[in-house]
Amino acid sequence: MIHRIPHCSHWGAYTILVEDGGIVGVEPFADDPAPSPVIHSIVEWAKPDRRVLRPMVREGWLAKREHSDRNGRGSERFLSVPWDEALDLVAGEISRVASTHGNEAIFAGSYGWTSCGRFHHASSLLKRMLNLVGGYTGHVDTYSIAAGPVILRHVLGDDRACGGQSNTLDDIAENTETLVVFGAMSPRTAQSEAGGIAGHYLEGYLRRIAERGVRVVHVSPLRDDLPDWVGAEWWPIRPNTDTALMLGLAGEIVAAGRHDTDFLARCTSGSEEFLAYLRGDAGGQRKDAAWASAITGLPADAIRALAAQIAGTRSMLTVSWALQRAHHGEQPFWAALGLAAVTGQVGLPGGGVGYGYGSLGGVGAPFAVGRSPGMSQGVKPIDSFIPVARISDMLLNPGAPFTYQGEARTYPDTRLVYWAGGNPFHHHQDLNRLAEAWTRPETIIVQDPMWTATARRADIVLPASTSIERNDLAGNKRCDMILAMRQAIAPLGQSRADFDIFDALSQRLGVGPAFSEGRDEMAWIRHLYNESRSHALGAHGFLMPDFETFWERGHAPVPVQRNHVYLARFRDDPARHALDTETGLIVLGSRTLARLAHDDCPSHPAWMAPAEWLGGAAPGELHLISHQPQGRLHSQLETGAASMADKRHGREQLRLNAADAQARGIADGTTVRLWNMRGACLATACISADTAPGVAVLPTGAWFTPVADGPEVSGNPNVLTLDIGSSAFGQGCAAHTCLIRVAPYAGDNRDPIQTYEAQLADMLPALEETP
Ligand SMILES: Nc1nc2c(c(=O)[nH]1)N[C@H]1C(S)=C(S)[C@@H](COP(=O)(O)OP(=O)(O)OC[C@H]3O[C@@H](n4cnc5c(=O)[nH]c(N)nc54)[C@H](O)[C@@H]3O)O[C@H]1N2
Ligand SMILES: Nc1nc2c(c(=O)[nH]1)N[C@H]1C(S)=C(S)[C@@H](COP(=O)(O)OP(=O)(O)OC[C@H]3O[C@@H](n4cnc5c(=O)[nH]c(N)nc54)[C@H](O)[C@@H]3O)O[C@H]1N2
Ligand SMILES: [Mo]
Repeated sequence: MIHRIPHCSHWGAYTILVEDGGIVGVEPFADDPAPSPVIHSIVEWAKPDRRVLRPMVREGWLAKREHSDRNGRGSERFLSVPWDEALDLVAGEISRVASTHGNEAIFAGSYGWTSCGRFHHASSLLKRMLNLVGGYTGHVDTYSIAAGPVILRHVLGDDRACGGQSNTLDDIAENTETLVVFGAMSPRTAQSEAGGIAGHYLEGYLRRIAERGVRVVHVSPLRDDLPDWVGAEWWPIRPNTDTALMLGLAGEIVAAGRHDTDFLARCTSGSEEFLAYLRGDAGGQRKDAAWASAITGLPADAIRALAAQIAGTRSMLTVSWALQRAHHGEQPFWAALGLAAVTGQVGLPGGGVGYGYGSLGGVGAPFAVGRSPGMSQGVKPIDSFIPVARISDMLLNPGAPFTYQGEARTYPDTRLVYWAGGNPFHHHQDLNRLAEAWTRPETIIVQDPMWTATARRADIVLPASTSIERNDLAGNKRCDMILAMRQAIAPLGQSRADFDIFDALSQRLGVGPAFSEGRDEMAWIRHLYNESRSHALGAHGFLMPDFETFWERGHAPVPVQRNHVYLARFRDDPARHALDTETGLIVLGSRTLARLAHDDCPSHPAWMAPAEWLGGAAPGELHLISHQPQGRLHSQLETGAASMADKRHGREQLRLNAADAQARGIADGTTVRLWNMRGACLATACISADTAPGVAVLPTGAWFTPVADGPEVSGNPNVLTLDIGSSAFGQGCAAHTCLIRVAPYAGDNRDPIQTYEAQLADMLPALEETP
């Protein structure tokens, strides 16, 4: 007898087919027009190979606790301990550190994608628990977007335009005449959505755009960032120079007198300063097509012609999140707004600017207007945080000053790190620097189903179950449904659901009743669903099915907003619908930034050369783009079929074009070494006509596998990337600013996955040695 179990992950909804307690198949959700192949990889979760099966403690830490030799992290053996002992140790460390050093010494930012379940959401539950016992140091913004939302909050008053609430794609598909895509609009990234996704709609909108014959200009170092059937013109720009192109286009429009002076006067502030910069007043350089051409490597006449077309037709600019994951990443977001404002098309159907379309599957789709289900984290009693990507800086420099959004703060002295549902040894830049920083805290706790590179480097590892081993529900503000995530199989080994782990810890910390509010798993799921259901009815008159019907069916629709035109009301009456900015208007020249005088985030959108880019490269250097992987979500399900399909000879593929390969004596399919002053790794070369000259592309997510005697073997780009903030204002991750060298590699060709698993086996006790 086959049981059909509805479930959902960040990459989509599906039905798990279960027979005799085991998974025998996975079927896509029937209403999903473009399901992700990653749904089939979930069978990996049910295999014990990389699963943490029992609570584990590093041998040296168990003996000496906070006085252990922390260099043992990542290589020293683990010992298995019973759950009760592991929970006592964790609760004991939280109490010890809080009472000895204060709660800010506990770092529980715990960034990461964990499961899409809104109830067992590991980092939310960690924060909910710690808020009941005095708080923790957290993080602000995300690796996905930090520089971008920081600048948008300042110049637009909020960051909705990069969270999926600029013009929706249904509006763009019907009304836009000229679409300029900076970065990607890719089904690759649109597979995923934080918190789950019912239907993947991006391709449908792109087909409509192609059908209508919209002129699409695709500005990106990678041609297949947009499907070829869209029929776009590919503009292979030098990475990290889009700001110069945007300013050159705006400068041409202004020089031709085609800028919308009425819109600039009514709806923006500081435009005089911005226009003076474009014109090159006061001895500056004039920002025009020739100037932009020299920086971007794109032809000046094409830039000039595009400027005329943008001004003369209904034009929409889209900017991927990737562009702000770079040094000065605030600028492409602000400059695109400046260009859109110069055309005067912000607030019109099919016009203006929006960010992150397709970066996640729900960005640009009709968005939910109701209340998404989610666990409350309670109130954080202390005001201690870092910008999300400043983790190594914090660990290496306790007490050092930093700035963020105009504020001056200092890094706390971190003694305890608790990470649940994230993988910093996947996601952070310059992993060799992180490895050094990771030796600083006294105790590191990791709660994850898998023996990730981060779990291996912990002192205490708590085995969480995966979502298919428990009940949960999915849904978020960019999804048109709430989805049931029913339990399909029994928990592997001794793994436990995240809520049960935090519930047991909360009891030990004396806050059990406040943490659980007396509800168990199913009571919580029902409660969270009913909160969304009552809100939909009360606020929108929208009737969702009752809980039993939802749970049985596996999905329930939520109210959504379609055909949204961003800032339409503001455009009509800026005084009445003032923005939450320093002037109530779109800020093109900022008094606040002028006062702050950051040299890396000036008072108007500006081109500044990044720390590493092709314009400043030594001969032989290539610009590394470490974008999101096609066949998995970050480091999750690395050994699943969809992920393995993109590896060659067991290794991640580095794409580069034929001329760059030839110049280095690199043949397709051979092993190459990538290196710079920060580190080195291996990859399999893939010669691709889709890659711009001077650019190399290596996806993220291979499991970090350093070896003593050579380069990292799996092809993890974060051994190469640059760990600096985007600017003193935004402090975002700058992963896409990175120069490397590449050469054929003749050394030891060991298999990365076997190497990882052999290293891990050396650290774990044999099963018979454990209680
Ligand atoms: N070079 C470079 N680096 C990047 C980027 C880039 O563009 N270039 N992109 C960045 C971006 S945008 C992001 S969002 C980050 C992503 O970085 P992460 O979110 O840290 O990456 P994931 O691999 O998704 O890590 C999620 C972890 O949660 C665990 N997990 C899954 N389910 C559960 C569960 O139910 N319970 C618990 N406790 N754990 C669970 C998984 O096993 C995994 O270890 O990477 C960033 N890093
Ligand atoms: N399959 C899959 N989908 C995912 C994820 C995943 O891990 N796997 N991760 C999800 C997450 S957490 C996030 S935040 C989003 C990220 O969404 P994005 O940031 O949009 O995705 P990326 O793949 O990092 O980058 C998109 C493209 O931007 C281009 N690009 C990079 N730098 C520049 C530049 O300077 N100029 C221009 N013009 N283009 C540039 C690159 O060619 C790259 O392919 O993806 C999400 N979707
Ligand atoms: Mo992300």
